[in-house]
Amino acid sequence: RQVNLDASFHSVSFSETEHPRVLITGGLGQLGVGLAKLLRKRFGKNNVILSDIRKPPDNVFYSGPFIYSDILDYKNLREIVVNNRITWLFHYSALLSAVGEANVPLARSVNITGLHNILDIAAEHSLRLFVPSTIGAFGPTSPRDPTPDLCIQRPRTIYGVSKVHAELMGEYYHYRYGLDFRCLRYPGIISADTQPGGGTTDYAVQIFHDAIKTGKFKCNLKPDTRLPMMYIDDCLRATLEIMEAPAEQLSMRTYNISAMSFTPEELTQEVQKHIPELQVTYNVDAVRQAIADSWPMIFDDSNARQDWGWKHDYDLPELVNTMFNFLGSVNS
Ligand code: AKB
Repeated sequence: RQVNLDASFHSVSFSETEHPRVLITGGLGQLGVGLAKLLRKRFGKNNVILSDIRKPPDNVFYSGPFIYSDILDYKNLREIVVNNRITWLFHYSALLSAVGEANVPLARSVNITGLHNILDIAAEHSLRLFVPSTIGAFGPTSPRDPTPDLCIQRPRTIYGVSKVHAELMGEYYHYRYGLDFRCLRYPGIISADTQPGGGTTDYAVQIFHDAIKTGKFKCNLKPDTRLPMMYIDDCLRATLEIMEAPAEQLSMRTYNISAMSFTPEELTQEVQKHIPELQVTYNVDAVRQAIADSWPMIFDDSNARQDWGWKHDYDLPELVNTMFNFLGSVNS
């Protein structure tokens, strides 16, 4: 066997051997662009590819590699993974809880058929795979205060059913084929520069924009609806941390993560510390309210804290300060 040591020495750079080559699907949703930014800082700009079926805005297109990828097209997905020598895959494509109920066939296809493609690609190419799950993977028969990692999961939304399916399939592929599957159940995520797309927890982002723009906010959940929430920076850091955690630290493959829980009333009070004239009225959306009433109120993330050292940075006051600092600087 002839080996050209010089050639291989020069062609395999330090960063290529040390850093993962990352693909993010559904990259133009609430979390993908922020995740790409965080991962590019750590692994290098060109080692992180953002993908979606939509056309990216210019600032996203020019900030690093972007590629068209349709998770329902297995061949397209395989081509991207092979051509770019992908080693880590973050799978963010999904329809959220409220839009899922409005279009069940599409949610089933994207959230379930799409996931099957992702699992097969990941197993076939020995990828490390991250799939986000959610508080929505629990339902009315789950304990709600607190909700532990392992308990009854009988969600009543297609979104929740598809996420329980993803948790179980990912874990099955892990034990059956050795797939390095890692999964976090996210609470509602609050971000300033990106919008959530059709979830039940969206009100907690919208209130900031409406408070600044009009001083009025119409909330589609009842004032005392308590749900677990998290600031986006904590969520993205948790995601990177579980992906980097040594496998022997993971006593399971799907973890709850949590930071705070609040109601619309409590969030309003905190927002009014910045905008005292804010007026909030309640116009309850029956579908969203029924979903929220079946979800955890307090999320028990003690296993994540114990196994791989999860710790949140942002509580409610810190979250609200940060949102206003960001939105204030954009709007001034
Ligand atoms: C939704 O409300 O659907 C999402 C979630 C909590 O998974 N934000």
